[in-house]
Amino acid sequence: MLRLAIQSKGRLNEESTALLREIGIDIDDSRRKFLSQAPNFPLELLYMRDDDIPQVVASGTAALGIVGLNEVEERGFDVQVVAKLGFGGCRISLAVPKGADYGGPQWFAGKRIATSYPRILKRWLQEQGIEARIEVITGSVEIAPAADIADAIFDIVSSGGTLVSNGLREVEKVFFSEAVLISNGQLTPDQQQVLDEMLFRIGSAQVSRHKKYILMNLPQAAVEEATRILPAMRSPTIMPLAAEGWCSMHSVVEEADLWDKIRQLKAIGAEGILVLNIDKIIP
Ligand code: PRT
Ligand code: ZN
Repeated sequence: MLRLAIQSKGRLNEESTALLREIGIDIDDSRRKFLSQAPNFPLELLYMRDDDIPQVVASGTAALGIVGLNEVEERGFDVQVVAKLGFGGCRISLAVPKGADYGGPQWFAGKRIATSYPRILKRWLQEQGIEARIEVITGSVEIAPAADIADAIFDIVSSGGTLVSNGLREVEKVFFSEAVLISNGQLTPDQQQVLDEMLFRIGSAQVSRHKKYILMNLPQAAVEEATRILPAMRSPTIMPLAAEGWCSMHSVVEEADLWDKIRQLKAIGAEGILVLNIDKIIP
């Protein structure tokens, strides 16, 4: 049995449970309390505040955790990042009042900076050789300059909307974060096997994300050109059609390139193009 700590509510909760479901691990949300057991996988979920997850994993109360890399870095506990999960993306940035004449990091010398991430900020200031005063605030850091508690802030940014609506301007992007799976590195061989199975499934889910399955009818003469347009994982699947001189070609394409590929394929005579969602790819 492996115990996995996840955020009980907040930005990472939904995507953490969605990821577990995506890799075939059932979660009984209706009976969600503090601990719950997955009915179809040797995994027990421990729900808690994200701030506590690195410590709970480091101490061994849970062998694994899903948490933002920002919390892992800030808390400084001895845990290993075993997978990056591709959601919860954000950065921790320095922001100054929008009218400030910011000319570079030296601007912060002697200033007061409000943050919930003193450790990461302190390290950056040291790297820059800057002495500043760190005001530790938990929550609503963005109001600190207007309340004259600080001259600048160091806080999480994703869209940047919160900064703009508080009259602040992002000037230094210091730390980039996303949700990660962490471990304390002290698993028994049985637990390691369960983790390996999870990592294998997470890998497959990540490979299939943002990919589409595409199939089309193609004049036989255009196959070579189409193979160049759609390189596929190994090579595209090509099957003859009953109609003389035509074949059916199947491949996998990055969603971002989809419309560009379709335009190129139409130009070489592809017809009846179908685009399908992919559930899983096992490389
Ligand atoms: O209750 P608990 O302690 O568990 O949760 P919490 O309130 O401490 O954290 P929560 O749920 O807000 O965030 C959990 C994790 O999500 C963070 O540790 C980050 O790893 C990640 N994450 C991703 C974010 C954001 N994006 C984010 N935008 N965490 C916070 N924000 C906040 C930010 O603090 C600021 O107030 O959103 C605001 C900025 O957003 P924009 O879009 O306006 O720039
Ligand atoms: Zn928190």
